Amino acid sequence: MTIRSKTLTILPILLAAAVAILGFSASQADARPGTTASLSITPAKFGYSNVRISGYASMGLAEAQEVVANKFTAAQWSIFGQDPIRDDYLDGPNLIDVRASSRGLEFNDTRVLKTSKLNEDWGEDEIFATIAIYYERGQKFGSTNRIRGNF
Ligand SMILES: [Ca+2]
Ligand SMILES: [Ca+2]
Repeated sequence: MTIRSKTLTILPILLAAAVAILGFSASQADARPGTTASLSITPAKFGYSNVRISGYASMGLAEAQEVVANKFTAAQWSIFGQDPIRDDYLDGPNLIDVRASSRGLEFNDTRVLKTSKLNEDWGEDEIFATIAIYYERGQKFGSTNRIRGNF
């Protein structure tokens, strides 16, 4: 009885807190410019392909330098095959370094994958990657272009 009444009192407070947090995140995301990321796939040694991501998360140089210097910063990227119902998870998440520039947080990395791994479909394959950067005061997410081909 006591537990039940306590739960009923606490629940609305938790909901209000959740709404406040979500509201804050959404407005913060709107206020910040996005993340630009591009993907390229080139031949490597026989049977393998270089899958390269590069791009940047927009922010000022001073903020970017602060983020890079912060020990709580972590970034990772993953490679997917696009599908109508559920995308195929092909590789990752792999850690990726970020560095500060006048454009923001720059990143680039190359994975050497078996080309057969990129053959995610009957017929044409659609490959893309995502990046996530987490730091002490926020996070940045991005998705690359789709690369179509017969791998
Ligand atoms: Ca597909
Ligand atoms: Ca295919």
